[in-house]
Amino acid sequence: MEENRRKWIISVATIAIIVPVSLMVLSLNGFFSQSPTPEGITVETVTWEIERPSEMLGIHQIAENIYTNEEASLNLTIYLDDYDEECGMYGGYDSLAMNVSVAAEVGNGFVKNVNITFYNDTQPSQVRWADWYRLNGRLHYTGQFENLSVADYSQYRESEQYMKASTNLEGINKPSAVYFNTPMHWILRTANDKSHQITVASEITYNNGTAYKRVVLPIVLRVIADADDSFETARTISFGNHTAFIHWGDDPEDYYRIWLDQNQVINIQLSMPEPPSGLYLDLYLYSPDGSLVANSTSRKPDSIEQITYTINQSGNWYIRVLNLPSGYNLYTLSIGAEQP
Ligand SMILES: [Ca+2]
Ligand SMILES: [Ca+2]
Repeated sequence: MEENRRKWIISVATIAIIVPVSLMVLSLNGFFSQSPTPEGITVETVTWEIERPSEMLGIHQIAENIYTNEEASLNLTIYLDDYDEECGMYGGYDSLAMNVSVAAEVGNGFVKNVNITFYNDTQPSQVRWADWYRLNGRLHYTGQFENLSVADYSQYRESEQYMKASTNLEGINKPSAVYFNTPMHWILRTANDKSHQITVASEITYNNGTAYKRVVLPIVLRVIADADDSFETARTISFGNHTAFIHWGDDPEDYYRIWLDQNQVINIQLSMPEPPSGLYLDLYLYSPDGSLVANSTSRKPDSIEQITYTINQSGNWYIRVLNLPSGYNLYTLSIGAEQP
């Protein structure tokens, strides 16, 4: 009898331990979760890049990542405003000024929140929310906020931080549309010959009327060191548009290497942004053995240079951009090809 009683006590004690532990494990695994993790979608990354300038100048370009489905329209837009060489505000480091904006609209539901993060530069850099500060315990922000309030934000003084800056914005009164736009500074704490790359991601959580969804829109911003001044150190590129910098003193020529296939008819165009800067840029094409095969060197300032050429052997061809002593500017090299 005594033995049975002991067994009974041990059994109860065992159940008393096993049941709560099981429940805890199940709940840790999300088994009883009241609000399941929203369906997550990460949109393909958009990359924007520019060659690192050695002077202060306007950039005025847009990088944009858009996601639209039948229930929502979302976008992250970065307006690259200008490049501030040796910026006095940031201890003489270069700074890239930009405006970051997020727009989200849900047809039949609401936007819950928007999180924006800047992360992953392998070189020392900082990201600052321009003119966001705390005064007497209150937060002050510059920017446009439509149906959004700032729940939190962070930015790091330590240049080595993996995460550079972030903010959490909450939808006000279950809004069907939100908009956010604020100026930011990306401070490059390196010498001019270093390349930087940072990821900007907006994570938008919305409710479509029945369930929550979370969409991540990433944009990678790259600032690349000068495309050097020789065949040996030429930067490898592919088709598309490439924005670069040229300077009569520091950086008078740029070399590019590109793989081209036999019988491709390629079109190379060299242009400069408005307003006119009075530069004379020349464009040259070299075959894989380094022989000059085509050029465009009009003697009019600010002219568009263009080469169309039928490739007679597959290999690494070379493109050279040359600036006669005439100032500095950004330029865009556009390369396209058609098969015969
Ligand atoms: Ca250059
Ligand atoms: Ca160069």
